[in-house]
Amino acid sequence: MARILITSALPYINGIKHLGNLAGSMLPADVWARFKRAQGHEVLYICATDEHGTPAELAAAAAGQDVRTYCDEQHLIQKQAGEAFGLSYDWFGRSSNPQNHRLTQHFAEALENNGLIEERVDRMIYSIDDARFLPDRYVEGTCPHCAYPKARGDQCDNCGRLLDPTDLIDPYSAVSGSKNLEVRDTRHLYLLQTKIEPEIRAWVDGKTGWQQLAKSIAYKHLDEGLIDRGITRDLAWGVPVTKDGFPRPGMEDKVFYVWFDAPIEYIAATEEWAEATGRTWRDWWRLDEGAEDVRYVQFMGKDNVAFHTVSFPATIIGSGEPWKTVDQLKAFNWLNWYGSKFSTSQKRGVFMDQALELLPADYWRWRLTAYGPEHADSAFTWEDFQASTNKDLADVLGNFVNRIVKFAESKFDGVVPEGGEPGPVEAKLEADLRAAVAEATEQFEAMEFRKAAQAVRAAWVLGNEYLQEAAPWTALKTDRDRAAVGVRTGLNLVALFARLAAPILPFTAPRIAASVGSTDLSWPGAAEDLLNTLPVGGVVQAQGVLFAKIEDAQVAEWSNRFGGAEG
Ligand code: B3M
Ligand code: ZN
Repeated sequence: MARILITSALPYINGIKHLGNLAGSMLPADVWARFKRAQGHEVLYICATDEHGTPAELAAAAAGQDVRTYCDEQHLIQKQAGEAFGLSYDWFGRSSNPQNHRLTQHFAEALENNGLIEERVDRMIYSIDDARFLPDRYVEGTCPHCAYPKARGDQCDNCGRLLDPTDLIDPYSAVSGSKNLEVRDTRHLYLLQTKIEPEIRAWVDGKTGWQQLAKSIAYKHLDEGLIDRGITRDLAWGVPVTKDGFPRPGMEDKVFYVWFDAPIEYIAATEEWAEATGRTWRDWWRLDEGAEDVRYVQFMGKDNVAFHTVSFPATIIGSGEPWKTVDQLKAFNWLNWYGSKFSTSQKRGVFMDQALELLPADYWRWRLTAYGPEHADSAFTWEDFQASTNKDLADVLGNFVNRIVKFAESKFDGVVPEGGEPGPVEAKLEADLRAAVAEATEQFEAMEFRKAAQAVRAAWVLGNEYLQEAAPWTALKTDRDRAAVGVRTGLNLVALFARLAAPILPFTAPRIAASVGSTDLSWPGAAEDLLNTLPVGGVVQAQGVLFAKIEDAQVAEWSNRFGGAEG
């Protein structure tokens, strides 16, 4: 069995994530981790909160808390929200932990020893009233490209262009609003990406397992030409640049840039996991210590791809050390809220905690996996959510399970009945199912989540068509053996459907399996006798409503509360 390392992009600490964040990294990573575990592989799924940088400091200030306290609280909130959604992390770490501080400083030192770090003088905006530099989001002003008046120092939210704080027209401090600003010299460390560009390109060339979107984004950046990147900031919160035994005079008040330390946390969080569980982490990450046979897969939204295909690799490759790098990279597009973007700052859309107040996790997991923003942006609307929930989950899956289980309860003493022999109808079903299962396996394997979900759904549909045709309720009047075959086959289908559903619907799948007395949620193998897994005489018992339909009144209420078509 293979050893598979999975990471999903680390959610920023500044507030609970919306469904778009979930759909584009953590949820597919979890579905895939579950699929691989169900096949019997050894999976290590690592995630963490990304706690440094200006978003953390500004959000803490807005909440009236010191950053440490704010991060402690928000980490717990995000961890619990993830668990409530069934995200099966093996570890959910924190980039502010000592492990990441040590490792980030280690990488900086290795890069320095390889001649890849240079100290340069930058001209940065300094706020006289706040007595501090204003990096990145600490300064706002008018966008020089589109005249949007609230552009941030690092990016304009209106036109999307990346900015340098000194580009802004009429800049003001995001902390105090003060316009009493000046440009001052400040020294920063630069990572000389230009020096190792050929190595990075060769490394990307060698990555055959990456998905097209990831490759094209990587080459776009390489073709445009890499620039040396400032990797330190004048901030108090973060990984300090200086450390014991490795002084950098004049850098005592500086920290590493958040995008320098955040991806290192993938490794550091594994170290946190190992320390907490008494396991070892280096055999997951060091090629010279056992990681050659690890398959490493990353999940993320498309805006994070450049950081993972160019910037983080520059750190790793530049260190000259034998670290494991990403084998497969699955990137997602945007989930939109009706016609426009989800927005954390403008509170548009549904956030993870709110979603679970409305409906259980599996309803959302199905919608966001089976109709997610995989190869193109996709829109979330209440109307589509209602339609697919009612059709796929309530009608096709839920009704099927309830109908056959209740019939077995009432007419066959609540057991898997004996008697009769499968005939041509069952043989055809078996062949069709085998094809659907093979298709689902292949699509999951390829991380084609929408197609995998459709193949799973196609199997459920086959079950419905079979029951329609076998009609044990009719057969029972004339031929009890024939009815028994139909019921037995139907109950075996229930057991199979639970297994196929388990990666996407982890809360409901065990209930479906329990309704036919099974606990097996392993992924079906190619050679398995799919319709003959339940012991004859095994007890069956309906588990209550699996999926309730979403009513029009609910759609109206939620549209009203969260916004809908009118935006
Ligand atoms: N926190 C950005 C994001 O949440 C960033 C990802 C870091 S991955 C190392 O989209
Ligand atoms: Zn703009």
